[in-house]
Amino acid sequence: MILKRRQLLTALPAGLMLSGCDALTRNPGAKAIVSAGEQATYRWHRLVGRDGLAREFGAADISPVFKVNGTHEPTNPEWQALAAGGFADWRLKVSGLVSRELAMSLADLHRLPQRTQITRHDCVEGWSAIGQWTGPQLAPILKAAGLRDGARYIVFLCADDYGGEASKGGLQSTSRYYESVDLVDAFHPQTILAHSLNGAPLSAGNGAPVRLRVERQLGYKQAKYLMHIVVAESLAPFGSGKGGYWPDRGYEWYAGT
Ligand SMILES: Nc1nc2c(c(=O)[nH]1)N[C@H]1C(S)=C(S)[C@@H](COP(=O)(O)O)O[C@H]1N2
Ligand SMILES: [Mo]
Repeated sequence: MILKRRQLLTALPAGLMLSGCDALTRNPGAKAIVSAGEQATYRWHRLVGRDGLAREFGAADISPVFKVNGTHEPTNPEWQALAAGGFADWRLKVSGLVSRELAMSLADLHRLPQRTQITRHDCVEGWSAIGQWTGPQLAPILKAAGLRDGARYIVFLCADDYGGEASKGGLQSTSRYYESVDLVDAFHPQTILAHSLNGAPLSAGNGAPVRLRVERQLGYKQAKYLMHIVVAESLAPFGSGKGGYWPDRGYEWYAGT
């Protein structure tokens, strides 16, 4: 069942995905955030396989090239200046429903216990790549910040404005890329803030300086160019309120594989 769904997702071109999701949105029984179509996987992950791990691979399985998709390099002056300085001045802010706001440097992230995992990234556009990601788990960072009552979602705000690729007819409705997960995925052991891919610092294309890896979900959840993590009670204040750049455009918020 799950495999079939994943194959379906990776097999469908983006346009078909969108029309399929529109049909679900029109279903009056569909819930606001987890729509009817995604409930089977969401329920499975939450009730049965809450702590289930995404498959991890061996070094021999690593793809020779990890394709770059979506933004190839943020164009805004803030990220450009940070990149020019080797990200020495980059700080990852953690705010919202927390007891202590954080502003973490790359060095701070490197000082935390590190996790390395070799996983397969599946993009809805129909390609996959296996990469080795390294970084601290998100859980101890959230514990250091201290979640306050009402915290339900962790929202990841990125540095790039995305509007689709010009070559694919995009760039019409550019907006800031963002994503979000619930607390189960936030505290999942394979949810890390990756600063390295295949043993080297992230390239601009793959999300420098730090990106999210939330391994039981599809490619578009793997937010690149992280700038700010917000702990929130509701997704309504962010973007168009569906929890992510692509969910705002009709993709499922819970992109379980
Ligand atoms: N900030 C940001 N994160 C993003 C994207 C993006 O355009 N901007 N694209 C998403 C999509 S659709 C995919 S498949 C992966 C691509 O990651 P990669 O470029 O390392 O392959 O990043 C995801 N995260
Ligand atoms: Mo993707």
